[in-house]
Amino acid sequence: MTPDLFSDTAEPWEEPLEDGAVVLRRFASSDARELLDAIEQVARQAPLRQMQTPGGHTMSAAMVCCGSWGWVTDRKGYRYQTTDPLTDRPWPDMPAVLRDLARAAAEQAGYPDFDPDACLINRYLPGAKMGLHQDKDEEDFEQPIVSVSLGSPIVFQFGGLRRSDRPQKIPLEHGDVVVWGGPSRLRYHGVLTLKSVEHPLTGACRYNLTFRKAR
Ligand code: MD6
Ligand code: FE
Repeated sequence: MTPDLFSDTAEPWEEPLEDGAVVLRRFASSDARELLDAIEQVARQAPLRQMQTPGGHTMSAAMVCCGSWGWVTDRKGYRYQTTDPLTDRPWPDMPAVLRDLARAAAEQAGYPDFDPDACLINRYLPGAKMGLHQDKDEEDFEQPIVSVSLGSPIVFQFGGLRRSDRPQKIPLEHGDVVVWGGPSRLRYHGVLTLKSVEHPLTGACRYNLTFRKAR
C-alpha cells in the first residue's frame, strides 16, 4: 500500500521516555471516533467545567470525570470524590471503549494489571495550558497513569522529580498515548499553551484523557 501522508493509517510505534514511561505513538488513532463519541456522551451527563485551584485561579482547561472516582479541585483543595460537586450525583460511568483502550495501552507499556477507576477528561481550547505538576492524589503510586491525546497537537513537558528539574519537551499528536509509572510515576509534567490548529475530528480543540487508579 502507498503510505498516505494525510490520513492516520500509520501503524503505532513506541518511543521510550524515561524509566517506566513510554509514548505509544498513534496507539489510539484507530479508535479515535469512538473515543470522541464516548467523551461527548459523558459530557452530556455531566458538563465540562473550568475548576478553581486552591489558590483561587480558574484552570484554563475544562474538565469532567467518569468512572467511580473523579478528581476535583476547588478552594478547599485537590481530591478524589465519588460525586460531581455540581450535582452531588455519581460521576457518569466510564464507557467501555475508554476503559478498554486504557487497559490495552497499559499492557503494551508493561503494566498488565492496570484497572482504572477514574478517567479525567480535559478539554483545551486555543490559549489553554497546564502548568508543571505531579499527579499525587492517588492512593497507590505502583499503579501507572495512561494519558491519551486527541485532536490538536500540543507540546508536553516531562520533567524530573523536583519542580526545578528542567523538563523535556515532547510534541504530542492526535492518537498518542503516554503511559507512565514505576520510577517516573511522580515526575513533574504539564502542557504548553495550545495553539490554534484545526484537527479534522475536533476543530481547534484538544482532548486529553488521563486514566488513573485512584483507590
Ligand atoms: C495533558 N496531562 O496532557 C495533561 N498527567 O493535557 C497530564 O496532566 C498527565 O499526560 C499524568 C500523566 C500523563 C499526563
Ligand atoms: Fe497530570
